[in-house]
Amino acid sequence: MKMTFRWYGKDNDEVTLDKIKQIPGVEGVVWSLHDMAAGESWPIERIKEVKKQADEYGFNIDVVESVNVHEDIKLGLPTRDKYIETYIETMEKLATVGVKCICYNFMPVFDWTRTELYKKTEDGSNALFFEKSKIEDIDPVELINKLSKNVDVTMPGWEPERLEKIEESFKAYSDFTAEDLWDNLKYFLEKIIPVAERLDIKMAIHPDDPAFDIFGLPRIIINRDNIRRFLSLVDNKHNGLALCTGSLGSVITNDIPSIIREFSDRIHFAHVRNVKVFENGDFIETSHRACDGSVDIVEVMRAYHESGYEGYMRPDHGRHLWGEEKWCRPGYGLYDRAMGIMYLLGIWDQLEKNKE
Ligand code: CS2
Ligand code: MN
Repeated sequence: MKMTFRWYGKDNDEVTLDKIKQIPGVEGVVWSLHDMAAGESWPIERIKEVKKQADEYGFNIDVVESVNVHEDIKLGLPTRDKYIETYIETMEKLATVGVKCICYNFMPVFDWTRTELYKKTEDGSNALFFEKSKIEDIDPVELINKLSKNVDVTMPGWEPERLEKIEESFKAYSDFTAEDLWDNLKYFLEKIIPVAERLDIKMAIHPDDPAFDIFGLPRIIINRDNIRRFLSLVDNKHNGLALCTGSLGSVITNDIPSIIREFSDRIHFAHVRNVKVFENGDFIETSHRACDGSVDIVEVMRAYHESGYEGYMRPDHGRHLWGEEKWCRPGYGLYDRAMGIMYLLGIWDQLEKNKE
């Protein structure tokens, strides 16, 4: 297992490389060019710049999260081929600096969705929260406007150009079914996986977050059966998973350790975080500790360890602690993710010791 940490880039993240350097065990930064709109071909000079910055601290840049998929590809519009071409161009350029894994998602319109970004918790910290009933009656445009009012950074999947087009996107998806999304995903994979194989880049799809339909938009990477179907769309090792325990964990029936065991040879990137799911389906993000949430993180780590997992891992969202919500990106502060790493490495080291 290779531990990594998400970094939003120079002058775009208060959690700077020198801070990340002080977290034990981190070998690489998970990065992206966050100002690139979906469908744009990434400039090679910009890519090289990130490599240079990471090199200075001795971090690898093996994992990119995300190269966003243009909406026309998900919708299966005639213009999709042009956007698949630029996607491939970006993959080629990333390969030249040694990128080995690209994480992406295939969710219509939105990336992750929450109803509150700073829900106060009992210990005084605050965290991302999802209140199911709120999503049922709120107009999505209203929700986005409300949430983005309190945040002056761009969150992944919430890029201004995407938000501007939100009403248009919803119209485009009327009468669109989950089967349409499966077809369009297959079309995309059939074009990009042969390229990934040639470049030896592992493509890693991120599960949908939350792992159920919202606002009437279909979501398909949500459970074991659908993951199995996804992997068989193009049965090639380069067509794999970014297995996120927090996203799959939003649905209590997902047995994540057993999902990890079943698909371990196709998992290239592990996102580890915990969520506490309430009886009414609401959920809040918690510390990584197993007893704090609904996902048994100890069993998750055991499943990876017993499967001989050699891929990348990172702590995913953390709570906001000690006032850091004033400067950090929602879910991506420093402290809880750093403590999360220590918890994950603590479990891992013990599992390694047990082998001796
Ligand atoms: C994050 C995602 O919500 C999450 O779990 O890891 O925002 C992730 O970065 C994207 O879906 C990847 O495309
Ligand atoms: Mn994740």
